[in-house]
Amino acid sequence: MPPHQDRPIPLADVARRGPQRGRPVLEDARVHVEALLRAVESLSPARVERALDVALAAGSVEHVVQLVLMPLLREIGDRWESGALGVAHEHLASGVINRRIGSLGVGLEEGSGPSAVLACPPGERHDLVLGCFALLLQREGWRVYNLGADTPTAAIALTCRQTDADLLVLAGTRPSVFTSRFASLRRLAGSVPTAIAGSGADVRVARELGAVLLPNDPVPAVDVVTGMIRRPGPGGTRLSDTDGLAGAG
Ligand code: B12
Repeated sequence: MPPHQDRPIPLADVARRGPQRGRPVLEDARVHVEALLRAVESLSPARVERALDVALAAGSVEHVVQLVLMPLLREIGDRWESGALGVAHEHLASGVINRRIGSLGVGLEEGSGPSAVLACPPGERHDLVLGCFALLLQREGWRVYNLGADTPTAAIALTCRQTDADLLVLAGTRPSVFTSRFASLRRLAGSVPTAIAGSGADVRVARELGAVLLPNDPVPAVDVVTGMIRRPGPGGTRLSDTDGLAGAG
């Protein structure tokens, strides 16, 4: 598979988003991506952690997620697929990023704003971007219950009820992650405003579920879910289009 060809994100657009609005943008993001890649290649979790800390010291969490972590994860994925990096490199990087993002998000559920339940449906283990999104929501004041990878639908429904959730976000890499549990997920989406994300989410799946499709980039995705709470839209509406944001898929 060819390397990802994502368009560069305009820095002016990055600068106006998140709690770090108006602060200087991490203009040397590529330097941090390269440093992290070298650390991953050396198979040293300590080096990866140090390189990540250097990036976090240089820029806001929002800017690091958007300009360093997303490109890094994509590049590790591409190199993994081409065989340039092995399973060990990928596992090591995923582990360190998950731990570090997790430690920054301690007390995720303690905000005073609206509440969100985040989960990957059953069989879905790719939860790294969902973890970044959890952290970004928390930084905007949301109370976040991130159930992470491979969560049974019944547990998602129960958590939505117990936390009186204002929003449910589901992420998956294949459409079947959503469509194979169509009936129960549609019921859930009927009871709590629901958004779907990840490469398995598309307009058709969103419309059939009665959910909103989130953009690929977790930073503008925060704006989209905030808009859903302010003015809940009809199922399948691509709020990102009306807001001038890039859509997923
Ligand atoms: C890391 C990884 C893993 C890790 C996951 C660790 C973790 N905790 O997340 C582990 C080792 C567990 C894993 C396991 C497997 N994986 Co894997 N994995 C990857 C890898 C290398 C990177 C995934 C990633 O994080 N990418 C980086 C992010 C930034 O990109 P992305 O996933 O495309 O997401 C984008 C958007 O969709 C969006 N997004 C995604 N989630 C969310 C959530 C929110 C809220 C928002 C707003 C946006 C968003 O953000 C990104 C922006 O572009 C990819 C290869 C690749 N190129 O992506 C394969 C890949 C996803 N894996 C794949 C496969 C096949 C597997 C396995 C089945 C392998 C196996 N035989 O065991 C298993 C089991 C998977 C399962 N049951 O879910 C396939 C999926 C193919 C498919 N679509 O069916 C891929 C594409 C590799 C390939 N080409 O074969 N994997």
